[in-house]
Amino acid sequence: MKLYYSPGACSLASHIILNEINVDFDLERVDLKTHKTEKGADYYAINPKGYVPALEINPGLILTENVAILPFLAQHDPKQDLIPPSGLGRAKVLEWLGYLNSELHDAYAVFFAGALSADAKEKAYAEVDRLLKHIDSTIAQADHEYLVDDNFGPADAYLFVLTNWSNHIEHDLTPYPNVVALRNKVAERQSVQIAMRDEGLIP
Ligand SMILES: N[C@@H](CCC(=O)N[C@@H](CS)C(=O)NCC(=O)O)C(=O)O
Repeated sequence: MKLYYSPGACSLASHIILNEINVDFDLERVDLKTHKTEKGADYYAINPKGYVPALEINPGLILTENVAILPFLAQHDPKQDLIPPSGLGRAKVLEWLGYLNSELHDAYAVFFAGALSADAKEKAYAEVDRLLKHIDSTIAQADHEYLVDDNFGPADAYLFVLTNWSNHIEHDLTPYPNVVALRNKVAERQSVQIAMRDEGLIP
């Protein structure tokens, strides 16, 4: 398998899950401004949508979209218990992935789409805060270790990656102690440390 990624982008969640499962994989960096890969390929020819992540499963067989790639990778090695195989447990994972993808990801993405007026910036921060407040209180009320159950999984990786973006937009996460605690737990995983190092995000 090969993951097309950009350092620190949402593709980092797939990179983390790839490190959790028992599989050989390659990485190919994509320059999201030029849409060229590090090997000089036209990224539009690989993923016509132009964005990362894209997962090459076999030569010519490409899977895109975080909500598809993350469960696909997580189910690869059932022994790792990264995702329930079926039923309500699996639906809960998809519920989180859908929410993170369509709500929190989009709310952060506003900051990276170009310069914002002061008013637009204030609204964009308010939306990130509204969503994080909900996520923080949901975690506080839960009686399990991670977002879905007592096992780390793709939703935890995705929340970790999205909330990392607070560092890039001068956004304070301390009002969300349950999110911060979950982030700290996720950050300790070897899969996360290796992915961040391999993307050049940490030494
Ligand atoms: N719907 C896509 C969105 C992916 C996405 O927004 N990727 C960003 C990085 S986090 C990107 O590549 N942006 C550059 C672009 O859209 O050209 C998914 O969830 O996989």
